[in-house]
Amino acid sequence: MKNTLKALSFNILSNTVMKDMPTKIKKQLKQSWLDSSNTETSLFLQTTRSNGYVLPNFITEEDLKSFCTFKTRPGDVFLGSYPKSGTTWLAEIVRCIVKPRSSGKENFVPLFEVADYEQLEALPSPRCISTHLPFALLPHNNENNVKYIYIARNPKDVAVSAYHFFEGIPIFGFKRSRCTWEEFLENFMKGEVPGGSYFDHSLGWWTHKDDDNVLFLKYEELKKDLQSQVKIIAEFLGFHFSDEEAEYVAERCTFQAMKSNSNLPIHKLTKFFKTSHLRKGIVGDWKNHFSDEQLEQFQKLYESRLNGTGLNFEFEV
Ligand code: PPS
Repeated sequence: MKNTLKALSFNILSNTVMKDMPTKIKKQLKQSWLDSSNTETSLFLQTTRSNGYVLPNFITEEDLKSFCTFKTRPGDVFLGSYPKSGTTWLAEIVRCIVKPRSSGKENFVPLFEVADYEQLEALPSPRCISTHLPFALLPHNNENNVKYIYIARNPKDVAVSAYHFFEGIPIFGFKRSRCTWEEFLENFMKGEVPGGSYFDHSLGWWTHKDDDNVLFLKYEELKKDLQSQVKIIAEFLGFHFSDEEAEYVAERCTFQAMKSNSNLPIHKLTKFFKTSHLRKGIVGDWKNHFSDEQLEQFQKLYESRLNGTGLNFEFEV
């Protein structure tokens, strides 16, 4: 496709299915879209590095400074996660808990690292801000009055989910024809993927798991007993939930319920990304992807990074 035609078709997409997407992401997507016939396109376009963390290419040095100096407010809640660990799920649960008990005005931020700070300033409290940033790169002013909820997921399923997700996103320059599962897994194990090292990320948050204002959750626990986890989340946010209230939220946040809820903002992105934020929603899809050799290598890495830290995961429930 000629570049003018490509630019034209991008503008059409930009004004339709991508209407609600942050400007920064749109710019990056446009560049990748225009470059997409370039056979030199790498698996992931260049990444930014900070404090040893690998970050996606749309984060600049300037952004990193503004993340740290961003003025938090008492009541703000950060919803942290390594990509593909259940971010969308956690945000929906928190939304179902908080929304009926707040002003009703929009106070959710889909992704802190691409947010428009003026819009963020204008949001009413309590702001609920999703982020994939490592704990260390988040703003830590007003520390005692800000809450952080982190959701972690077993790394084998994270790698599989990420593989399927990134293949549909031109922003990462990832094309199925140029990247096999083997290659992706290799990059994931090296931490050379948009979320950086899974282990650095989760351990960075895990270190703070006992802080009073941090709640560390696991995807597999939510799969096993969503209602109990809803109660824990509600309690952490300052709401005492009855069994009935927790059941009500849990029913709205099952995989099936979320998949068929066309009002969820995340569904708007599916058309463009050609990939869904709600793909399978199970524990154990890794069994359909890992070879015996890959499992062995992965296990070694898992043990070398997590043994002795207290952090561990269930791989089937
Ligand atoms: S992202 O792009 O980083 O924000 O993705 P994220 O939302 O973190 O993770 C997507 C995976 O979470 C699964 N998911 C769920 N699983 C169970 N129940 C519910 N309600 C739910 N909502 C999202 C989603 O299906 C993705 O996992 P995979 O394994 O790809 O299906």
